[in-house]
Amino acid sequence: MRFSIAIGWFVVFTLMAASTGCATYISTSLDSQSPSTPSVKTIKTYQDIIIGYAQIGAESEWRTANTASLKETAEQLHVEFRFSDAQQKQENQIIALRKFIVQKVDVIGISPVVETGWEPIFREAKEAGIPIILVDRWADVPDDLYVTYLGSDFVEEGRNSARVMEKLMNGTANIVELVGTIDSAPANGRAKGFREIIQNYPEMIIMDSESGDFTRARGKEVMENFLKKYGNKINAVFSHNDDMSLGAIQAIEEAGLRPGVDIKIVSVDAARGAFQAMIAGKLNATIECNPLLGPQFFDIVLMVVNGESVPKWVPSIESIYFPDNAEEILPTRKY
Ligand code: GYE
Repeated sequence: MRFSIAIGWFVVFTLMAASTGCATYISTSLDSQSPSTPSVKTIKTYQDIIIGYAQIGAESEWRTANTASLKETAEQLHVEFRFSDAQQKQENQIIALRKFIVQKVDVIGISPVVETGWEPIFREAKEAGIPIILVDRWADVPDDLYVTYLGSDFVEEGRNSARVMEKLMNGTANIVELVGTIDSAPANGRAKGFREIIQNYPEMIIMDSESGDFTRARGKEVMENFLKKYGNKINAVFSHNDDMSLGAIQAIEEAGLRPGVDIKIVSVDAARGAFQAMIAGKLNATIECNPLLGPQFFDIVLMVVNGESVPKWVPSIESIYFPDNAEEILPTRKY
């Protein structure tokens, strides 16, 4: 109790110091080595640090909103924020990380495009004394190679998608699945959670699954292939993000079918495009995944550079949206 109050005050003090630009305080604790010469501890503010950030790319509405949230917050805080866009390629993210290590940044933030293959470069950062914060996507590395993960519960998003789908289809469906980027945490988590629930309903069948890489263009192509292969046997789509859903909607319309009616669609993200599609009756539900992570990310950065402990996972708070009140909610959406 006392400990958490102390931490709380430390955070308050740190934030006050940060906002006033004050960088030091004097500790006169009784156990300091020489009571007559108080020890001076430095508290780092945003003006004292450099942050390197390895973003995935600009593949979706979600990602654009995520990047805007990070950049806007950095600007408001006047912090030096070195941003790199990897165009959805892991090798580009690794190059960016290596550059940040050479530049001796204070903290690295990264949304790992895929889950695997990070251990060597994360270890290089650790050896250089640079803490890593995982943002949005999880990486499969030992716990000591990153400080915390800030982001969503992708498995729960998959479970919620299946629960909604089961209700929409009254427990009987021929589903095709538009998968996100192969080996990415959201694609793995959403696929896993969806199956966990679907397996309890023998009449809910996943006919096929293919990656649309989280983009609208690929989502459309994959849906076209599904329609060629299975024709109007398909009556449900589970899409791992809204952009792929919007691509699928186009493909379904071009095939002369009614998205949202002949083929029900459940999506993830809750971006503005999804609300517009729900208002038009072409999308049946979207499970929220919050991209506005800038403010939380920079709070965590300050705690980390000041040696405070941070929970290993900081989850984002999320909801589920349906067409019935989409029109009312759309104006309040920030992405
Ligand atoms: O759902 C998708 C984006 O990692 C949670 O990436 C994110 C996902 C999001 O491209 O739209």
